[in-house]
Amino acid sequence: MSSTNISLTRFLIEEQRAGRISPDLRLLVEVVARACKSISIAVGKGALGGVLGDAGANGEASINVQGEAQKKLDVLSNEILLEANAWGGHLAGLASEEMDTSHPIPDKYPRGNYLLLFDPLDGSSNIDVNISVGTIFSVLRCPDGVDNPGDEHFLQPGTAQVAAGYCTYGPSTMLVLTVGHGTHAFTLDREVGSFVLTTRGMKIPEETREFAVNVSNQRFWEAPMQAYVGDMLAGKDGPRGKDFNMRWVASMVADVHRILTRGGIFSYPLDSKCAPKGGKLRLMYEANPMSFLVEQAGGAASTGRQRMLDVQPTGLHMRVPVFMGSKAEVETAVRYHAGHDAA
Ligand code: P6P
Repeated sequence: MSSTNISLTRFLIEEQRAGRISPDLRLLVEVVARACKSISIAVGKGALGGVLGDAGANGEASINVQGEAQKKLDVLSNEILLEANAWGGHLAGLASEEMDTSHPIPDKYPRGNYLLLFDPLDGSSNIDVNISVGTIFSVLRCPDGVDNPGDEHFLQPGTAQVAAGYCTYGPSTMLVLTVGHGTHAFTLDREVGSFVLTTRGMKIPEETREFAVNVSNQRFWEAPMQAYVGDMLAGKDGPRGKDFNMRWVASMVADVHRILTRGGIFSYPLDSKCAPKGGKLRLMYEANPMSFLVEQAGGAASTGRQRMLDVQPTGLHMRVPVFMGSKAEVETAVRYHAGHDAA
């Protein structure tokens, strides 16, 4: 690592020196980043690490609170994040996609003022086929005077986040982070074992010709989504007047990272299958942290009918429809929904 490289540690110290983060928040981000390095090592071993495949014993699948079969790496990643954050004294409590309720920090450790929410290994169905997966995290303040936080104390809108980020385990391992002053990307220098700042101030192009959606759900979509995607598929001779490209990794971290890097729109809309649950993706530890990162990079994020970060959570595992990415394209998608709703 050359002397001109800025490590994550130096970046966070400079953010703290500028008064943009507290010492405890700096420690929190460092601890999460260190846990992500351990997850990266486990994921990177693949079949050699004995951690591929489904969790569970005696042929019985292990099912999480979402009703999804857990992968061994889901369980391992969750354990790594829980252990790393227990003793530092920076957290009051934490919540995970893999746990049905939130957990206060054990009494034997000191407690801090922050709440951490995470999806320890998003897109884990891709692990066994060696496609990028990632860890997503969101940081909230614990309400004043609350020593023993319960689920209700986590139910804060996305605008209350003080930090958010993800780590993508791809050809390189990258940490993408916001503390409310831009979105910044760090690449893991495996020789040194440090995250190095590789993009200060990511910027999502306002316009795009690339969309990300699972088109196999098309027949289940609401009418405005059918019209929106249909007009894109019509290309330059259609209402949009331009040709579009499509990408769908089925790993939100990978799709959103591409969009943060070169633009695009990511959507997981309501469809008749997931509508009864409110959508597929989870608000608190998928949509909100990703929306914070996207907005800080000049993009937009919506449920299709409301700014994502304004949504008032009603439950720890609340699901929402998601549209995020290039600002002008998200606004177009929202207009299709508004036009339909007004008709
Ligand atoms: P589908 C992964 O399971 C996930 O939660 C996101 O990472 C991803 O964008 C989406 O679901 C993929 O869903 O229905 O295409 O498999």
